[in-house]
This record gives sequence, C-alpha cells and structure tokens, in this order.
Amino acid sequence: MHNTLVSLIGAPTDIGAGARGASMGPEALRVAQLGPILETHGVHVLDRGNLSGPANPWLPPVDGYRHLAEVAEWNRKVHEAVYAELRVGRLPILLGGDHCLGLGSISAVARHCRDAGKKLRVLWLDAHADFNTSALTPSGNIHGMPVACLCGHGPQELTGIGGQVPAISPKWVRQIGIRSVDPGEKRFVHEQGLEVFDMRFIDEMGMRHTMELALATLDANTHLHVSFDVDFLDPDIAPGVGTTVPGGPTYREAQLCMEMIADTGRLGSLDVMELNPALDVRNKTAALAVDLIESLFGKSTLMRA
Ligand code: HAR
Ligand code: MN
Ligand code: MN
Ligand code: MN
Repeated sequence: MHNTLVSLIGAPTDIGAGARGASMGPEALRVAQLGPILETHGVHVLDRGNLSGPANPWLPPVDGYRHLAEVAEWNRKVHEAVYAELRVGRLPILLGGDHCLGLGSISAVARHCRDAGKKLRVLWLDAHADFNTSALTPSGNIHGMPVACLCGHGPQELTGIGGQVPAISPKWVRQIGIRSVDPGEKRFVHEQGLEVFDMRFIDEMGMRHTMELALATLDANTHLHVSFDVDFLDPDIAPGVGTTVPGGPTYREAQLCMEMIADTGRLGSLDVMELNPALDVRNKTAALAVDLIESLFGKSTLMRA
C-alpha cells in the first residue's frame, strides 16, 4: 500500500510552455474535486494551496531558452515545496503547471531518496520525451527539456537545482506513451540510453506487457515517482492540453497503466502536468485526469485481495 498522507501543491504557471493556459491547471483539478475524491479512497489529503512565482512575460527565446530565469525561479519553489512534503513523510502531488516543473519536483524526489538511502524509479507518461537541449530544441520552450536537465544536460541554473548534478541517472527513467520526438532529440535519447516504451511498442506488445517491463525490478526500497503529462492520453479523450499528439493511449489502456502502478504499492510522488483548461471542453480533461489518479491510488472496479 502506498503512503496515504497526500499533499496537493499547486504550481499555477505556463512559464515553460508554448501555449498559455496551463497556469489554470491546479484550479481545474480542484474544481474536478481531486482532493475530496481521493479522500473516498482512504487517502488523507491536505491541500497546501498554490505556490507563487513570476508572471509569464511571453517573450521569444534567448540563446535557445525561453524565460530561463523565470523557469529557474518556479522550479526552485517547486523543489523546496516538494522536498518539504517528502521530508515529513507525505506523498506530494504537484498540480501543474507546465512540464518544465518536473525538474523541480523530480530533483526534490531524488534528493529525498539520497537522504533516505532509497532507489528511485521515474515513470514519465507523456506524448513527448522532453529530452531537448538548447542546441536541439525547435522552440526554446523549456517544458521540452526537463528530462535532459535532470540528467545533467542543460544550463547550471536548471541542472543545479537540488544540489547534485546530475540529479538522476537516465537508467532510472522509463518513458511511456511517447509519439513525438524532435530529430536531434531522438538521437540524444538513444545516445543517453533512455528506456522508451513508445506507442509503437504499446501497439505491438500491449499496455500490460509494457507496464510489466516498466515496473520490473522495483523492490521494497524503491521510491516510485510518476510524472503524468496529460498529453500522454489520446486527444480524443483529453483535448485540454497545449500540445496534442494523435494516437495516444485509450481510456482503458490508461486505466490499466494506472492500476498496474497502484498494484506495486510503491507510489511515492506524482506530478499532474500540462492540463490546459483554456483548451478543454467543460473541464472534461481535468475530470478524466482525476478519474485516472483515483486508479493510481487504488480504485479498482472490484475489491481485490
Ligand atoms: N518537443 C517539442 C519542443 O521541444 C514539444 C515538447 C514539449 N511539449 C510538451 N511536453 N507538452 O511534454 O518544443
Ligand atoms: Mn519516503
Ligand atoms: Mn511533458
Ligand atoms: Mn507532452
């Protein structure tokens, strides 16, 4: 069984994104009743409210990065907030906000694992690999770079958050649902040896076998972090994101993915990222995200032994 003491941390910003609106993600998840619904599954939820940080100046990239100083400031705040929850033994859920904040969140989780002598496994559920660098990025948007930064590839302002560079090893990461990777990024993913279960793999092997592999070799001393970019899901069911890519997991595939993670009992922290209410339809993507998070916290259709 996972930790039942959960803290919600809102990070209302779209500072790293290519579209405005992910700043409204935390409130949309609250409107969809994330906290109260998790409580019905035996989880004790504390909503810590929202962090605050710099406004989005909506400027073009400078030297391959858009809003680098602001992105660094938001990530430092996220890092401290997530780390503080882990230190008091709680399970943080970061409500994004765009996915650049995965850097602050996961660097905090990595620091906690160093303190606690734990192994870390990161499941990156996303349509995108988010493994760009300033030289490779087609956009300069830092939400396309957090995994590379965590692995030590990026500017010091970002890679240094958390006090150890690199914060994590690519060997600790499993990416699932990937279907949009830029050409230079693709080469870099291979070079760094990231383990990627792309949509082709899921089509051929099925979600069950994919998750068996992604969750293999977890042990009682492993902290499992899930970084859930809502654009992981097929846009037919999840239109409320800034960068939709067709051909994602169906509702049932996504449910199975979450249920199999829940079954490990190892979930230690979660990011829910890239939800963009400005692009959603009557908050249905937020409601779907909440439904899937329920499964991640152990809701299943029937009681299981
Ligand atoms: N690869 C593209 C870029 O770097 C878009 C990736 C970012 N989109 C996201 N992150 N939503 O997963 O600009
Ligand atoms: Mn812990
Ligand atoms: Mn992402
Ligand atoms: Mn994405």
